[in-house]
This record gives sequence, structure tokens and C-alpha cells, in this order.
Amino acid sequence: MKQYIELVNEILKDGEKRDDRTNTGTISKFGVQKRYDLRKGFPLLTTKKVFYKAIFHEMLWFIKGDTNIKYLVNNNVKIWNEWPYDNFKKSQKFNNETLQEFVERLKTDDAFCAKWGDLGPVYGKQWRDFGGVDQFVKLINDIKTNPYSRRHIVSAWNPAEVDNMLLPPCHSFWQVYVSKDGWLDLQLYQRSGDVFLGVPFNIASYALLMELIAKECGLKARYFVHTIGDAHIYLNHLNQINEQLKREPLPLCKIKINTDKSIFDIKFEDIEIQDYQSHAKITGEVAV
Ligand code: UFP
Repeated sequence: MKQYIELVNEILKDGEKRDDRTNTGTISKFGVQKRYDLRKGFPLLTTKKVFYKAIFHEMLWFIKGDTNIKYLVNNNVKIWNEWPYDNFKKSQKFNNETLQEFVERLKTDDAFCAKWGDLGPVYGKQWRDFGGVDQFVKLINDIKTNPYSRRHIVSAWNPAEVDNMLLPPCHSFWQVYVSKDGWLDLQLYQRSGDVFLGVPFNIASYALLMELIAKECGLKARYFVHTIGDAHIYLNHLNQINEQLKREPLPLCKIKINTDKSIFDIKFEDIEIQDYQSHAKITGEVAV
């Protein structure tokens, strides 16, 4: 994935060092764009091991319109845990529970999970019910009936509800394009991208989304165009980033969707990654 390496180098070269909401500090560049050709393979990073299972569960969870992390914690997906925990910590109910204890309680206590596991009206809610509009169903219908439309848009950025979300959408807005010879392209506008931890997930996530929509609509996935507003590397990820830059990229893996079920019924088990080769995992702290 030379595009990812280019992105990292571009930020290191042109970026400015600045403070941020989390007080971690970043090197940041505003306005970057990379294009991934899905015909050449599935864009899962090879210079470190990426836990794609979490990404796949998360995408199916978005498509269902779910905003409570119960499905995720039940499937051992941890990527969203910090935000509700942080919210819980700030509340009167907090009694010095650890993150692990908090997550255990989400798994076992339904009433607790309904209250403290909900992220507010985040992605799933906006995709499926943006002020009463099911953008996702409309998108699929419109691609099928009017493929060359210039209005194939889904927005998770709902200004009226942003303040009620635990994390305002990072991948905020996307558009689908259908070419005359049956290719499906997608451009994402991501307002804010943590290039070490978040962005490799976001790329794979939208590549999966493209494969799912393309299959549903009888098309083939082609270009993922990834536009990022504030593209940043946290200062406490610099060692990890430099380690990654030393590594030689490996051949990309492939994805297979082993079912003819509708996009709304596809299960995690129906999605298969083949031939994923990668260098070892590299950990880094999430800035909350
Ligand atoms: N972030 C991502 N991708 C995501 C996601 C979060 O990179 O999908 F949900 C990062 C970006 C940023 C932080 O570092 O999380 C969100 O902070 P802010 O809202 O201040 O941009």
C-alpha cells in the first residue's frame, strides 16, 4: 500500500506540529487525498498486522443502524469501548470500575448496557435514520435504478445531533459513482484522521463497504478515493510510524463474500479474507 506510506511521508514533510483536543499533540496536514484500486487487492495494511475482524463487525453494525456497543462487545470488538467508558467515568455512577469491569458489565447487564453502551446518534443512526430518512436503503435503490446519478450521497454529519454523539463522525460523508462499464467507485470525506491507529481501519472499512454495495447492486468495486481534512500523526505514535516506514510492503490480500444474501442480511461469517500477509502488529495508545 504505497499510498499509505505516501500519506505518512506527506504529513511528516508538510505537516505542522500542533496541540489538539486530547492534549497529546500531533503533526497534522490539512486536505490530503489517496486513491486505492480495489481491483489490485484488498487495501489491508501489510506493514503492520491489522485486526480486520473488528472492522468487519463494525461495518455490519453500522449497516444495521445500531448505535449500542453491545453487539461489538459480545463479539469481542474493543474499538469503541473507550468512549462510553470515558462518559461513564465522568458520571455520578462511576465507582472506580476499570475499563475491563465496565465492559464485563455491558456484556452481562442489559439495562446497564442500554444506558451506558449507547454512543448516541452516531453512524448507524444517521445512515439509517437521518431525521426520518433511511439514506442507506435509498442509496441502494438509487444505485440500482439510476446508477449514473450524481446524488448518491450518505452523510453521517448531522449538525442538529452532533452534540449528542460521544464522538462526532470522523468518516463524515461519502458519495458513490457508477461507471458506464459497471465499476463502482466511492469517495469518503473524513474530517479527522489518526493516521497510525484510525486510518488503516477506515480504509479497510470503506473498501469492505464498497465490496458489499457492489455485490448487492451487481457491480464491481474499483476506486476508493480517500479524502481527509485534518490528517494527523499523534506525537506518541512517531516511533511506531518510523518502525513501519522501515518495513517492506507485502502483496495485498483478497476479500470474498461467500453468499448471495442481501446486504442487510450478510453475516460476519459470510466474509472471508484470503492470503493476508503482514509484518507483526505494532501497538499504540488511543487518544480519547
Ligand atoms: N479517529 C479516526 N478514525 C475514526 C474515528 C476516530 O482516525 O474512524 F472514529 C480519530 C481521529 C482523531 C480522533 O484523532 O479519533 C477524534 O478526535 P476529534 O473529534 O477531535 O477529531
